Amino acid sequence: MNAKEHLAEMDIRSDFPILDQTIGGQPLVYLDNAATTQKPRAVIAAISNYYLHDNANVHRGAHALADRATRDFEAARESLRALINARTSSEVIFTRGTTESINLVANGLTQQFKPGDEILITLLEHHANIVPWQMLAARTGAVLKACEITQSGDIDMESFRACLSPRTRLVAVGHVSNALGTINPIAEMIALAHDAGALVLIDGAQAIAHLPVNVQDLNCDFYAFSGHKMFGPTGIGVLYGKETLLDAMPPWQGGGEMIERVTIESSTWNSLPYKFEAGTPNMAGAVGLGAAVRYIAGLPREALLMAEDTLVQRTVSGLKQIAGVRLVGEPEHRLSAVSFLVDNSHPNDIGTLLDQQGIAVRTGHHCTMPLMARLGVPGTVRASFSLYNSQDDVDSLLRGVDKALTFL
Ligand code: C6P
Repeated sequence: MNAKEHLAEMDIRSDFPILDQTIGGQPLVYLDNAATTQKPRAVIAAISNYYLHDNANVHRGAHALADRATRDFEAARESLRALINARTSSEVIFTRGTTESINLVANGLTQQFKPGDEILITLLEHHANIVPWQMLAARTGAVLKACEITQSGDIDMESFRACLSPRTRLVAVGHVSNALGTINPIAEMIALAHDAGALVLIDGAQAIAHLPVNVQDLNCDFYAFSGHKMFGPTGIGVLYGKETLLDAMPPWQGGGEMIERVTIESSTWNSLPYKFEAGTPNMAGAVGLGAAVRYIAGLPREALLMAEDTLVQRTVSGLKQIAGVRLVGEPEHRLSAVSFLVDNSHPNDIGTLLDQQGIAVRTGHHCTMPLMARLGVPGTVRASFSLYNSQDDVDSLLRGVDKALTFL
């Protein structure tokens, strides 16, 4: 059986119990996956099993439950290491999510920045990949620059090249845009940034559930992502960093676990990854995320990516055929998200009209205000897909938009 046939045989949707419900009498059509994905039974069961049988604080206790909890916690770290092909699990730091991962790096690099150093981002970035760099710039006198994008929503690579200089110390760029779905040419951008002598952080929040990620092949210095966008629980995420770079960064939060030795006068730090994991970690979250990684690993990912692409293309061409609908952004390479506007209506009104038909989308600026300003729109309606969505979902959305138009 090839991967496509394998996929046709699988009933992935039934792995996600939440999808089996009606909203106002209509079957739920969940198209808000860029905000958060739903959770398969395997993840829900792993979290519940952890609390039913294994719960204890990790790395501390001298008893059976503590041993089991620690084993499960570290096994999850190892699964994540394998997922992104990090060299060692010391390079996999548990955080609360993408936002915390990026803040960790921005704080950890503070001492390495001086006035006039430059941080380069793009106009496509989520606020989580803008604001921490503004704060780093304010602390150090560094300058934050954003390279241009094209009207279609792709990074303008000429502008990116022109923005790089010997002053660029760090490039921070999203792997996939949450607002437009643009897949950025990060391998090329990482190579160009390294040629200029800069470090590179990739915001992988929107990529990790869809694309294979190999941090060693990419040669990125940092890669950040959230568990809840890849079928895992909220409140857990990962910062990958190259060991030498993480070693050179001081811890950003102090407390238990991150220390080696404490006196009243001073402390020394634990080894990686614990140096960056102060306090009791989100153990159930890590266990749930480990289960999510195992769930993904059991799926034919390439076939799923192709199936999702078909849904995205069907949505794009369907929306184009509806008079009064305008697509926002038509990137050359796109994943999962489609943004659009309907007539002169506010995106929130369209979101409400779709919700009345059981269709869940996100509306607004999607935490990308500079991008919205650059595109000259107040916000968009965004449909975003995942592996459990079907052509029926696309058809419901298209019918829903058609119907919404009749109310305007
Ligand atoms: N985007 C969306 O609806 P957290 O909140 O830390 O898990 O992820 C932040 C984040 C960072 N980068 C990108 C590219 C993102 O898409 C997100 C989260 C959600 O688009 C919620 S705003």
